[in-house]
Amino acid sequence: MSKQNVAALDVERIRGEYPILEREIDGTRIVYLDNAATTHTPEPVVEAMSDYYRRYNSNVHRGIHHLSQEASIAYEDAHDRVAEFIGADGREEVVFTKNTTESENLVAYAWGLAELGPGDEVVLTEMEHHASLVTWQQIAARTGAEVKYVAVDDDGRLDMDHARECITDDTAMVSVVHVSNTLGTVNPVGEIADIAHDHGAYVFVDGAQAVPTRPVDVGEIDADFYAFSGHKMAGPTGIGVLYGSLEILEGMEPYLYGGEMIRKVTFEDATWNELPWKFEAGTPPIAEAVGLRAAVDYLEGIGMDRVRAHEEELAAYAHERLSAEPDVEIYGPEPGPDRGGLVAFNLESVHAHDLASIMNDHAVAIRAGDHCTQPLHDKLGVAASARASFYVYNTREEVDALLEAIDDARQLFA
Ligand code: 7TS
Repeated sequence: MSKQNVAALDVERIRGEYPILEREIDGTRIVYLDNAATTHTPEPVVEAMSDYYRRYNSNVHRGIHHLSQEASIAYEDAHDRVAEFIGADGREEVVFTKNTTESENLVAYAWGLAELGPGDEVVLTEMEHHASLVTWQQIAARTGAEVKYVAVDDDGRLDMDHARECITDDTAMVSVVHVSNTLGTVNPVGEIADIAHDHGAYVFVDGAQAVPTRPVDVGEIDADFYAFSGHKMAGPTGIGVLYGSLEILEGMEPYLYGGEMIRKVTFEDATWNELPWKFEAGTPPIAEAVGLRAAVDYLEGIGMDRVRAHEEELAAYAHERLSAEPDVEIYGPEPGPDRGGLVAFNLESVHAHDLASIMNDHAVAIRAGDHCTQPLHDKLGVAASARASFYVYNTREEVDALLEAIDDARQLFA
């Protein structure tokens, strides 16, 4: 549980802002517990995007006409708002990408290809999402750098002694997930950043599951890079964020070339636009930026401390109920401040996919599979797991519905 004494959310009022939650499948109201994959979009966000298309749709930074100016201001303001939300120093440090995956690739290609070489080490953890794991693996292979993995212990936490062994003066980059999308572990990313910096390495934090669910301050963490996606935080698909510290971004070459990211082009060469536009080639996700800004306003309106407390409360309740089932195996740490709002588990003798399918018959949406953490699942000794993940609109009754569906699955497969 969160230590702060925060007022509970008015979940009924919040639910009223999500028409999708009223949908019924074969007469049963849907129970949406797949929020780690993507969250739903509240009316104020949908409204902000509709308003953009209805009133000031235009391309940015290239028109002197009125609509283009309005769109450009809204697009730039969205960077300012996101910068403020995560404690960045300004819009120069906030690059809009397509998603967390693209933010990882941007740094791996633009920084990694240029800076890594034989003798360098990239340190990941065994709980990285493929977005980070596969990307750094491939860039390391292309540059001759070596990849090391910080071990996950039996409780589902990072082995910090091993982290201190893995991170050495040969380490160039440490890429660590803030909140694991499989174990729910909230990693000590500030401590890891300190270790990395002591050895002169950079740290990239994958915040895809963290920014949506808790207050995040990139300055406090002292992250060099920090990434997250709009669609997991009540915002639209098609937009992600890469935070990078100004000094490092200034020293990096662009990742994608084209319009928007240039200052001066001749037949021979080109120079680059100022930050963050240097990393935003082509027509950017304008409506999505407007939507992301609205999502930030929306979440801050609720209060990130309260979002976190609600998540922790539901995850702890789900954990408690699932733990009471003798044939359920739960992955990740016990409930507490280093456990986020999701629970991955397996029901003995029922494959996770079958379980998800029976859940679906109950109109309960969960995710089954490897959650893009195949090596971690190998380590856990399972091919797949079922995962329930929560957001601001979920209730304890929905956790009860999950448990009822598990009862049903058990009977069907007994
Ligand atoms: N990192 C983490 C920790 C994630 O959970 C995800 C998405 C990503 C990166 C990639 O985000 P994207 O927006 O670029 O796709 N995780 C999941 C999930 O757990 N189920 O579906 C997507």
